[in-house]
Amino acid sequence: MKLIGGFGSPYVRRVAASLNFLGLDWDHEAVSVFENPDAVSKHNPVVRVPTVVLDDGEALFESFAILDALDDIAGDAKRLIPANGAARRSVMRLVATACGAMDKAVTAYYEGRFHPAEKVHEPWIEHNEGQIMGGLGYLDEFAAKAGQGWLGGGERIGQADISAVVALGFANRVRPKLEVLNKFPNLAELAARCEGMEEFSSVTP
Ligand SMILES: N[C@@H](CCC(=O)N[C@@H](CS)C(=O)NCC(=O)O)C(=O)O
Repeated sequence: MKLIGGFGSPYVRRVAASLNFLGLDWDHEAVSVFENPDAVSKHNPVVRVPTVVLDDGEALFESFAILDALDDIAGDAKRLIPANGAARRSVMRLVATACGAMDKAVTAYYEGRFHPAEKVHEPWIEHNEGQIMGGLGYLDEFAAKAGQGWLGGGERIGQADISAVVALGFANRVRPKLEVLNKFPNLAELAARCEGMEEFSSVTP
C-alpha cells in the first residue's frame, strides 16, 4: 500500500507510525497537498492527506477511517485500538482528544500561514491555543497515571500513545511559544520514550 502526504502533517504521521507498529508493508509518497494537489485529488475528492492507496487501487482517507481499516487488515493480535467495549471507548476518547489538539494546532498555524498579516485574527489563534492546552493537559494527566506504562493500559503501545505523542510534537513545532514540553512533563516523558523508537524516528518531519 502507499501512504500519500508528508510527515509534517500530524495526521499523516500518526498513520505512518501506526503502519510501522502494525508491521504492514508500505511505500511513501511525500506529496505536499498545496504544491501538488493533483497527486491527491485523483484518489481523494476532498484533496487532503493522509490518503492511503491499497495495492488493488482502493483509496482510504480521513485518518480515523484509515486507522480503523489498518487495524482490521493487521488483525486482532496487532490492532492498536481495542476492538470493542469500555477499553475501545476509553482509547477512542484519548485519541479524539489528541486529534482535537492536532486540529486546533493546525487551525492556529493555518491562520498565519494562509492569511495576509493584516487579516490574521490573534483572538482566534489564542482561542485555538487554549483548546490545544486543554487537550494536551488532559492527556498529560493520563500520562502521569500511566507512568512507564501506556495511556490505554495494556502491555504494549497503542493508538492513544501514538496520537498523543504526535499531537505533542506537532504542537511543539508549530506553536513553540506554548512551551508544551515544559507544561506537560508527563506527556513529554512518554514522547521522549516513543520518539526514540525506530517506528517514530523513521517518520519524522
Ligand atoms: N481530519 C482529517 C484531517 C486531514 C487534514 O486536515 N490534512 C491536512 C494536512 S495537515 C490537509 O490535507 N490540508 C489540506 C487542505 O485542507 O486543503 C484526518 O484526520 O485525516
